[in-house]
Amino acid sequence: MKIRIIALGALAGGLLTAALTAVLYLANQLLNLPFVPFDLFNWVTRVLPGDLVTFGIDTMINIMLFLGVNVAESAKTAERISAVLQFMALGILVGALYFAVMSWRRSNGDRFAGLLVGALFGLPLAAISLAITQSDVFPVLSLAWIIAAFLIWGLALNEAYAHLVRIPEPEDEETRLVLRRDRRRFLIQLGAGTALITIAGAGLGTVLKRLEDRRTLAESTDEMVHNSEPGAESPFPNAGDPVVPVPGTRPEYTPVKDHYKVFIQTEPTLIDEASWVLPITGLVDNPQMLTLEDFKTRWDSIDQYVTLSCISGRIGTSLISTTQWTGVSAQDVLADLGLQEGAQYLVITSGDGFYETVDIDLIMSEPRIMFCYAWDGNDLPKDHGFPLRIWIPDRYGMKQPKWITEIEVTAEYQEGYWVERNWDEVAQVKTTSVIDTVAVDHLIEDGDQRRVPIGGIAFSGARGISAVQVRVDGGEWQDAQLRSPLSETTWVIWRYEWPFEEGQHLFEVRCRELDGTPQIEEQTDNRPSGATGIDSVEATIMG
Ligand SMILES: Nc1nc2c(c(=O)[nH]1)N[C@H]1C(S)=C(S)[C@@H](COP(=O)(O)O)O[C@H]1N2
Ligand SMILES: [Mo]
Repeated sequence: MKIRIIALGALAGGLLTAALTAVLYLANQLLNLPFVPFDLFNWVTRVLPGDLVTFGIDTMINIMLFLGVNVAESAKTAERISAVLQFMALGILVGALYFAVMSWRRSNGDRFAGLLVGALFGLPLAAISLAITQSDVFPVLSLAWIIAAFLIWGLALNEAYAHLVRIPEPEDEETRLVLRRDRRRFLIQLGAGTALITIAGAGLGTVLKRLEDRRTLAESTDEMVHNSEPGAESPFPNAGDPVVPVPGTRPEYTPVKDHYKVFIQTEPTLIDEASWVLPITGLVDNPQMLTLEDFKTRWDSIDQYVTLSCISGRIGTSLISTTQWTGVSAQDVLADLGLQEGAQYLVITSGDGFYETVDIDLIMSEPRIMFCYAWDGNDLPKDHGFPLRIWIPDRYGMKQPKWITEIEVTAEYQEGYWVERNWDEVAQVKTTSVIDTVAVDHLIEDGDQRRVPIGGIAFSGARGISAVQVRVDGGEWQDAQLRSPLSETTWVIWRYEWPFEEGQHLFEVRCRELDGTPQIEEQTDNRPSGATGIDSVEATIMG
């Protein structure tokens, strides 16, 4: 068997699969038909063993850190690229196999075989896609679309085979030359044709996606409660605090559009408000079917400024943000359930296949645990768990399901999604402090003295911050000033003014919780329990 034939098959398979990907993507953006490459990737990560998935994510993040890429912004992009590459690899493999088998059968191309390979490739993918897709298109239509697309792909692959392979190769030199010229011409046409489809489909799809993103963002920021217009009275409880953030410190209140996002699938989960009802079943006398309206009206609402952070963040991570959460106390909801003897856990399931378990004793001891339906005064954004998510103070995000679709009250403990994948079962937030800025461009002149303002955040979950200290070039730890936080469950903004000294310096920060417990200074990895260690920054200060 000739390597050249297999290579041609791989090439044809790759080119045609690129075009197929673009067409599927465009149909996804235009008509919300399933996008097979993402569905396949999500399915693969769901069925693979947890260890392997964790290893894969770790490897990806380590490569990104090594390359200096912003993990918070790029992790999803990397995942989506992986998904498309995975799909491309499959297409290349099928192309190579098709050429190999056909030449082994000494065929010069056969439409029926092309249809067959399209069906063999497309049917399993269609099944996976339909099982997992978030598309709300009628399944029969989705199925028809996917099968049609893959049949055409198979026909095109066979067409390529018929043009590129001739069995047996002609003997006389002249016919061979003609054949070679025809092949070259066909390859150029194939390359140009697939490139055109790929670019047009991907380009148009991207434009549509941008428009859609802009529209949903506009919706979610419509009536921002906290859009303090110039001159308007500040809505924040610490507005009058004399300790103001150093320029370059991150915003104390994160604009919702900038809030970090973490979700297990390649795309956020879409839940339709009209059809969403939350069943609460299991060991209860009064099972419930709750609508979003029920959550908004049946119990008293509570507002809470909350800093949420992700356990997978390294020291100084951008996977941490602050906004105002609104919802109802989980205690109030439990009170209406008529918990039966032995009821011990809420097993929460989400629309994206995520799940976590919350101990009822924890809820009974912590009235702030809330079923949350609004952020920053608006319904939850779709990326952040619309219509309902839970908030548990003092815990990392991994314990707190978004897009809740089902709650079962049980006597049995069940490990959560990330717990099963080797992350900490409790996931209590590790106290941390971060230097956001050494503001060399904002020197403070004070008589003969000049000082360099340094600023950042400190966060301890719900345990509060009593002190932040900065040291320079390994000298004495000096107390920073603390701004009063938005609430006892948000980060604290701190500032420290350092007497001016020219040169290159190393700045380090550490903090203490309200009860005096120091943050852990020893460097540990994010897994399994959240990163610890001291954040440091080097800066050069010039006269
Ligand atoms: N259903 C669901 N809930 C989830 C997740 C998820 O992937 N699916 N990710 C969790 C993790 S690991 C974090 S850090 C937070 C992130 O919430 P955010 O995206 O709103 O910032 O959501 C948590 N809840
Ligand atoms: Mo997370």
